[in-house]
Amino acid sequence: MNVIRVSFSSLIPHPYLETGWNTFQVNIYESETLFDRARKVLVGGVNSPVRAFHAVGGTPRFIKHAKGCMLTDVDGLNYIDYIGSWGPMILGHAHPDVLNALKNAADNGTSYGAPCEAEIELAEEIIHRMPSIEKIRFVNSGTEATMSAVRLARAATGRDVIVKFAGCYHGHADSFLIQAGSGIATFGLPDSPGVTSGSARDTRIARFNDFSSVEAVFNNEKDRIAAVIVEPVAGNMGVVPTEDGFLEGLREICTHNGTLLIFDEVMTGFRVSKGGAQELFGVNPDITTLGKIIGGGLPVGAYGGRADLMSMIAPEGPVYQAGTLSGNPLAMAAGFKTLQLLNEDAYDNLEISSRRLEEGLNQAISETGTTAVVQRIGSMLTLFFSSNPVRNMDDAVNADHERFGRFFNAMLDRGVHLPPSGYEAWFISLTHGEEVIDRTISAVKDIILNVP
Ligand code: KE4
Repeated sequence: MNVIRVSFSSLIPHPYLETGWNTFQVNIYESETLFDRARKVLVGGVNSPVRAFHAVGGTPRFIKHAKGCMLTDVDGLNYIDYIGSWGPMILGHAHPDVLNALKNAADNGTSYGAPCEAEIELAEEIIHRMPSIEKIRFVNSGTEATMSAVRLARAATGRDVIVKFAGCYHGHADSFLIQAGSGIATFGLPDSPGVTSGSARDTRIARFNDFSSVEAVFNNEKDRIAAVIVEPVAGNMGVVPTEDGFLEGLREICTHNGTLLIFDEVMTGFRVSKGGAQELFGVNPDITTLGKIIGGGLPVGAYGGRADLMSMIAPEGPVYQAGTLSGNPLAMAAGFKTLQLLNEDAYDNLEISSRRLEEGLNQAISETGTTAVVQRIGSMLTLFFSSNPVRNMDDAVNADHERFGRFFNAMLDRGVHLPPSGYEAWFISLTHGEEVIDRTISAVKDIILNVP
């Protein structure tokens, strides 16, 4: 049973049991019970590691339902949600139009294993928004998208080496679970048991926002590099924007050396603008990977690019890639409806709410004199307990993650559910209105002042 102390002013409407002297008992008995039960049958009690709260401590809240920007757990406790299912829920949870689209699709069956019009509709909408994509292939996760994009790049160039950046996450395919060896632009080393040195051998690790580290790789082996893959806004070391000229530099060095540039827009796609990061920054990749938002909360991924490149993929070409549920009619329907609702006004409104949160957090930091920075692009942001801006993974690691763990749990106890790691993005949806943004800021101020 967690006992916490909060000031009334920051109390989110929350069925706390008041026990006097301004302390409250947060009863999470059902979540604790379910977590015990889950750990008997699910590895770590979860189906994706970050959800287990290992980075922040405490018991994951088991969610009973979600609506708009609110989560309700199995103990009946409500939370303002900044996980947003790790990005997909940009419209807010259980949007009625998305639910209707899903219901209508489900009435016609859940999966055919044969083509359907819904796949074409979503493909046309994505291609309309991202002109660098002439043809696309749907898959079932961001990981599938990025691993397939790398296979395509290797086939198209006849080269083996890929370059990624420390701190960027592209899913859990072997080629990406690679850590930097010593020094800059180093040979990769396996970052997980089970990843062979053979897989690591063809991955090079450069430093985000450090173009010289990319040049170092190209100087060493430019004729061997199939692709550079990058999150055009990093969201997996916390939100770290690319600095002016960095993406343009990657575009130029790739073009000059016959290397393909892959923008991993699984997170930024249709999050940071109507046309993703490539529209926002005006830099076109050769291949784009997508996921999250394009499935409206259902399992989805996609990769796409120039028609001549994509025509190498089976059945048009020799590069094999397949998937039982790829182009699933439910995911297509939810994704298409989601994109249809993400019009210019939607992005204007997301910017208003996201800026309000950013400015409120910065005001709380300056008023309290605490050591923290807020970094935001569009409706994704991260508050780092860091004395300096976070430009790369080294900076992100040097932030105070112990303090983030305490902060996270204090926010949770005040009815605000942040992503359970200091290396993640907070996601704002169209349903995060002024009131919940202001309540979030007031909880942050209260914690900074009262929780060491
Ligand atoms: P999935 O395989 O999880 O659908 O996508 C992998 C992926 C690829 N590229 C980027 C830029 C991503 O952010 C992701 C997945 N993002 C994480 C959030 N940090 C998913 C959350 C999780 O792993 O549980």
